[in-house]
Amino acid sequence: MASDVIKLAFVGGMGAGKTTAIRAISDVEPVSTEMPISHALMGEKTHTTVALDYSTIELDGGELLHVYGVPGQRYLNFMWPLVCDGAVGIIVLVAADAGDMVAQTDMLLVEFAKIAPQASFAVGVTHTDVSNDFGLLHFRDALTQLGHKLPVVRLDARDGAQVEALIRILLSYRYAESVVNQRASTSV
Ligand SMILES: Nc1nc2c(ncn2[C@@H]2O[C@H](COP(=O)(O)OP(=O)(O)O)[C@@H](O)[C@H]2O)c(=O)[nH]1
Ligand SMILES: [Mg+2]
Repeated sequence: MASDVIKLAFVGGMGAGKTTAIRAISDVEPVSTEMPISHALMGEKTHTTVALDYSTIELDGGELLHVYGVPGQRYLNFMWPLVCDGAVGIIVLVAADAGDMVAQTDMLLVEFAKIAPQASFAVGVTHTDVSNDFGLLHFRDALTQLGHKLPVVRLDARDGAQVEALIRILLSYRYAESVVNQRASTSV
């Protein structure tokens, strides 16, 4: 089949753990692209670069998963559809010590649901080992109140086994959803 590219993206602000997570699960040396951004876009005349990560991992069945790390800053949102169009899974990463982590995660979930409506979503909270006052239940409740019902888990981006487990869960939802949809469309 032509559309066998499986695309998954980690999205999050600076320091959320995107590069680390991708490095932790990669079969191959990941590519970290420094993409030049003209600040003319922001009404300034300087240039800067933003990192875009890319790698691949092979899944059990030999399927190749293309994994991207996408900066979550809103002023870079022109990059989002370029990378995430057609993604089957999107993992929003947020550091437990980030200020306004609820608002940030809410914004990313809302925006990326528009860009990749078919994707399964999860939230991975990094840096919980160094953030004593972080409460997962509280954070999850806050997201639920904003209408986001999805897996919200602690995730140490340095731990490849944890990252891979979360990816497997996301991809398994994809199959579960397609089975449900098939049933719905074939039932009378
Ligand atoms: N203590 C701790 N450090 C983490 C965790 N996740 C990522 N890091 C570290 O946080 C730093 C920033 O991560 P990085 O992957 O560069 O973030 P990016 O900007 O999203 O690509 C790196 O030094 C990581 O090793 C975590 O769960 N706990
Ligand atoms: Mg990075």
